[in-house]
Amino acid sequence: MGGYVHSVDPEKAVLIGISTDDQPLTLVEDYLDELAFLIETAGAIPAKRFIQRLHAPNSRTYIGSGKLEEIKQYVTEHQINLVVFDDELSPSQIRNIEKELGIRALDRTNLILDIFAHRAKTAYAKTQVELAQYEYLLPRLAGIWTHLERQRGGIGLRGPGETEIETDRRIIRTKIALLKEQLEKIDKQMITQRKNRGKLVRVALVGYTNVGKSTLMNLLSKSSVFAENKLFATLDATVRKVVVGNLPFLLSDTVGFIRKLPHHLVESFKSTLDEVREADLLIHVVDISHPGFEEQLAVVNQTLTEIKAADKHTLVVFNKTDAYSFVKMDADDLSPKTRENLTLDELKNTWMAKHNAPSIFISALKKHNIDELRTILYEKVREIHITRYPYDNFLY
Ligand SMILES: Nc1nc2c(ncn2[C@@H]2O[C@H](COP(=O)(O)OP(=O)(O)OP(=O)(O)O)[C@@H](O)[C@H]2O)c(=O)[nH]1
Ligand SMILES: [Mg+2]
Repeated sequence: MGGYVHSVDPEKAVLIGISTDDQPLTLVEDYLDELAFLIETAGAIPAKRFIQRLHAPNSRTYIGSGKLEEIKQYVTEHQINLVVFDDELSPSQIRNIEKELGIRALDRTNLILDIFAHRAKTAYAKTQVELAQYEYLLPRLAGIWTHLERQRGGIGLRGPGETEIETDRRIIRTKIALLKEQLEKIDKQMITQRKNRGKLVRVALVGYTNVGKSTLMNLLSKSSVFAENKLFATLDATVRKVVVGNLPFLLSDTVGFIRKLPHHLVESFKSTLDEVREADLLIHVVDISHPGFEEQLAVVNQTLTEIKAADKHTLVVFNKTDAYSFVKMDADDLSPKTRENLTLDELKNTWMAKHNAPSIFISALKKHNIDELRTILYEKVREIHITRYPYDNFLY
């Protein structure tokens, strides 16, 4: 394969979101920014966005028929290759939309699965993603089946279609079983590996995707984990021994979270996430320069609850302070300050007043406040080690 260059033009995508009563327009704009980033990460060009105000999604085509018509016109005029929805759509909605527009339609889950599939490098990550993809596909085959059934109608005509789908389903079920078996084998090896690590305190980096977890891992452990400005750069868990002061501990970097992370991915990444579940201390990294950092923080906490890792010692690390910006208010403007008007110091104070969880503000890129972070880490890890092994002082 070496040396082969693809000369195919990247696909052009249209982004579609809806603004409902509990999803105001500004929020949808932010969501579509993230969707655009996902599309770029997948290798396509986000060409245009359409937002429709609706009380609830249309059961047949997700958006209304008028909007769909408008999109169809745009799609034909601008040689668009696919439409991407910022939500999980039903199989029949996807089908109806594709029929209407004549191009491929993807939902958010589909897109995220696709990115994971491209990004998976090790056999382990690949197996986990493949399992999630088949689990996603299985109920969708059922959807195609009922669709065919309705279309064919007559009893005598139903046979072949049904058999075909049944065969497909059987093949997929067999694949799923096989993949699960493979994963179980790897899991067992991993459990043994983890047991052999001895009694070192275990610390895990967690956080939304692209917040700087791997960058921080590299900084603290002087290793070189892959980091880049794309979503889901990291899929596998990496574990390094780190020494702060004279105190060694294990630090792990793993897959980032995102809103509406497909349920099947969380399931199949179970053992990668064991690294988080079994950690003694979590370092929750937050990108303070991101306008939606508070929601991102909430999404991560919710995901931690889902994987049963919420009640752990946690240190919140606000990263990217170098990229933080705010809108300065005029001195004579007396309207209440909103998030966008706060200086970094004001933000720090408000945060610390509201939450009593330990936190620190750093820049992993510019290496600001890293010594302070090391000091806090040292204290935390030491505390855990002492409570766990009160009579063991071989480390000091
Ligand atoms: N401005 C700024 N950028 C940073 C900082 N820390 C990391 N970055 C950048 O943010 C991007 C993402 O960094 P990663 O370390 O890959 O983030 P991650 O959390 O591991 O991301 P995933 O593995 O994709 O979930 C990269 O382009 C980094 O260079 C920082 O302190 N300031
Ligand atoms: Mg990473």
